[in-house]
Amino acid sequence: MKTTIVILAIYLLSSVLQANAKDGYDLWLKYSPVSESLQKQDQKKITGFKVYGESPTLKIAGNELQTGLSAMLGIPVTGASGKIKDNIIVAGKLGSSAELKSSVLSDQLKNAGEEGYLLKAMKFKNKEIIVITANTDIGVLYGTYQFLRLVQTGANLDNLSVLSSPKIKVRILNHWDNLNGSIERGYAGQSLWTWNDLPGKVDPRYQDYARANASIGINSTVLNNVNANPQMLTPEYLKKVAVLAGIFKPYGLKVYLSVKFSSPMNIGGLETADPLVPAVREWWKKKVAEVYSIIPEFGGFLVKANSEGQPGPQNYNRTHADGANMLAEALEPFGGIVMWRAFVYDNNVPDDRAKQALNEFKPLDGQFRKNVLIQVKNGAIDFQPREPFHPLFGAMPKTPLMMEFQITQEYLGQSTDLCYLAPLFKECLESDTYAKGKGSTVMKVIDGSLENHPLTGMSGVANTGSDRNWTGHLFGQSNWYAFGRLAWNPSLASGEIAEEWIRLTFSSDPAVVSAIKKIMLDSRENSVNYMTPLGLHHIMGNGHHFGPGPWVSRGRADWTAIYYHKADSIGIGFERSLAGSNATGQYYKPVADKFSDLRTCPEELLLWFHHVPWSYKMRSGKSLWEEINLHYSAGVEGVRTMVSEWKALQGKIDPEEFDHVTKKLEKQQQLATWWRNSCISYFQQFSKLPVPGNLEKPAESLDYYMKYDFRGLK
Ligand code: GCW
Repeated sequence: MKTTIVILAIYLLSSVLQANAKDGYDLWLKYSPVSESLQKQDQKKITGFKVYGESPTLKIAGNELQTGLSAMLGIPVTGASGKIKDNIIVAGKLGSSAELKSSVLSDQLKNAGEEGYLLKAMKFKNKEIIVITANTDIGVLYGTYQFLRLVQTGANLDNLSVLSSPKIKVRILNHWDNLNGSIERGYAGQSLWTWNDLPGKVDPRYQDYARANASIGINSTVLNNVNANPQMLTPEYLKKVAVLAGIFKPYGLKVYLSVKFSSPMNIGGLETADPLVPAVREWWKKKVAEVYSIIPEFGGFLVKANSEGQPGPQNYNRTHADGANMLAEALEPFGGIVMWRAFVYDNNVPDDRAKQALNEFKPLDGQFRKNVLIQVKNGAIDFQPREPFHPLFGAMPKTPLMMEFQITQEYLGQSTDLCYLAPLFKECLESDTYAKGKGSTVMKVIDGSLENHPLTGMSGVANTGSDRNWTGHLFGQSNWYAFGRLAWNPSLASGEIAEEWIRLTFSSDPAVVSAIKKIMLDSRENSVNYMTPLGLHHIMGNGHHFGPGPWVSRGRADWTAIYYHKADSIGIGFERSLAGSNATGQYYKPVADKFSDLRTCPEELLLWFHHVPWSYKMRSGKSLWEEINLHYSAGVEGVRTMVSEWKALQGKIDPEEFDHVTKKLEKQQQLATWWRNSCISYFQQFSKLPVPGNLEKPAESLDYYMKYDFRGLK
């Protein structure tokens, strides 16, 4: 008895401490006490819990219920034993106890698959209980996290009935982490994986990482950069990977690796990596068998080939299909998959970079083995603040295509800017490709429903690092969160996800929720406005991609800004209609027609598809030059509003979190102003027109901005 009390006391104290630590480490899993009135209400509904089953996954579920419910309800909520009582949570696999055996439950779970779950308030032997059940242990854990989320967000638990299963099979983070601890496009410190310490020394953070992912349904992770180091496949590193895989396993998180196509040469001593040479194929088969002997739960490979200097099958005059199929064949006996990226760059500068992926991949439709997914970025250029959806979506009906989003904000202010990305993700997912007529959305391509593909995936380039708060900017956490929630269910609305995240992260005070939600929902359009309005793209700082760089003109043409905006005395924009590169011709009708006609092209994508005269009359009746100015100014104004809305929250949220975000927002305001000033001064050289009306004029000369190193603002 005494020990139970001591354990309870320690555990309550630790949950209180945990709830008080506001350095961001706890992410959306703070389990803060809910309001007193809610506590009273929920304390009646939840008096204890029973978890049936002993697996490590179910133990985690039990621990989460105990920690989470006790902390949120402010009383010890513990595992119950003995006879069933009223108001108990019963968790476990379908059929694992009398409470979990009814046909009502099994009927509902029939189509819930291996990861879905059911939360249900029901009667058992005349007692009111809530069950958390699923076909598998991991389903029970996902259900547990959802249940805790409902308690934290103040849901009414009477008549609870939630049946949910993921729409996408492989919900995967892509870490661009290098073996030396650096992260390509990482803005939150060093890699989480301390390779030098592994396999002997294990950072407790690995487990917290897996837990965070499981809590939002992410079930897969690629540990290393797509610009892959071949050392990753050596036994030395595979043993390190095995340790991580073991820690992740009870959380349902599978490990994958990026591989370098030339590995048979780099670490195998072969003279070629030609995918049609038997010795090369044999090498991969043996390597894969070795990988699985060391990491039985291994998921598969991610490959960047023939892109940005990476080797690939084209080095041997073979196709992407030849390359992907060789790996797929080796992985197939073990149930592994290949994610082959469509982000390809030719060694020669093309007339239009946007067209290359489709040109290379569409002719290969139908040639890939069943366990290959083609991984396509949301847009055809590169994670810009706004891009039209990638024309490959819908263009390869016989091949499963998976989405690649970027969670790390390479082109969106990195960890300086608050930019909530769910609206960007949703914009792409909801775009209609018209591949099979109206309603053929990107979402339906990705979730496999358009062409009945069983293998589906959504990847997000991770924004995590060794920073205490994981993502650098506290609001970066919302993007990791939104990615996970959308990969589970792409139909969720941006606002819905934002609201949930705010309640889990900050508070459920309605004033706080609505103010932060507004900031988040406005943030992406503000970024577009002060960076790349009206379809402008790729005009960021050279190489590092931080801050404005419309003047970038040196180096490989399709890495410069002038290649993309093409500003001249007549106008600005990239002509991609038939009169130009005809990239619009890569879309299905009527999308192609809509984009290619200046009169029907959505104005938010105007300069993506057209070179438009400065004096062109926009739908507002104003000239293009005026609209460009107005958009840049609206972006800056929008950030000012975000800053003042945020500052009004002082005293209503934790001071440490408040200060952290305030400092970041003040920098963002400066950065936004510099973006506007730089771009307006630069484009003005060509338009030769004044800044219209009362709009704020650039404070300095163009020369000043061109020499300025904006990275000082980070
Ligand atoms: O977005 C660009 C980045 C590169 C990245 C590449 C890719 C990993 O600037 O850093 O390389 O795309 O997606 O392969």
